[in-house]
Amino acid sequence: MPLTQSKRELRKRTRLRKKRLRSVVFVGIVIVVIGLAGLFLKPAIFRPAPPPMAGNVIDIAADMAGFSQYEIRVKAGEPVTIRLESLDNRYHIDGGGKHQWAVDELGVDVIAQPLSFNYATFTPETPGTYMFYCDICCGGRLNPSMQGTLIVEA
Ligand SMILES: [Cu+2]
Repeated sequence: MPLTQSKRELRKRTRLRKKRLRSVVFVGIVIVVIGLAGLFLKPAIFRPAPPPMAGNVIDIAADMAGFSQYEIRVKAGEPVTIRLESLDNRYHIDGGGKHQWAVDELGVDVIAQPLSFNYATFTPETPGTYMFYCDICCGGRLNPSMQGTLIVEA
C-alpha cells in the first residue's frame, strides 16, 4: 500500500473521530440543558398538597398579583387558622417568592416560603375590622393588592 494512501485514510479516520466526538459533546450539552430546565420547572408543576387541619381553616394564596381573597369574615372568640400559600418560586427578585399575612392589632404574622404553606392559629376576641397585609413584596403593605380586610363579627 503506498504511503500517501494510508496517510489519507488516517486523516479521514481522524476527521470522522472528531466529528463523532463533537456530536457526543453536543448531545451531552443538550441533556444538561434539558435537565436544568426540568429542575427549574419541577416546583412549578408539582405542588404539594396542604397539610390537613381541624377547625376553622381559611386558605389564602398569594402571588405577585395579590391575595386570593381580600375580605375574610370570622367570629369573635372562635379559633381560626390562616393557612397561607405562596404561589411564587424563589427566583422572584422582589421578595424571593415569600409572602406574608399579618394583622398588627392581633399579633398575627405568617410568612410562607416560596411554593410553600405556612399557618397561624389565633382567636380574635374583639369584634371589629382589621387590616391584613403582606409587607414583603411589591411595595409592601401600602400596595392595594397586598392588603385586605379581616372582619371579626360579634
Ligand atoms: Cu406578598
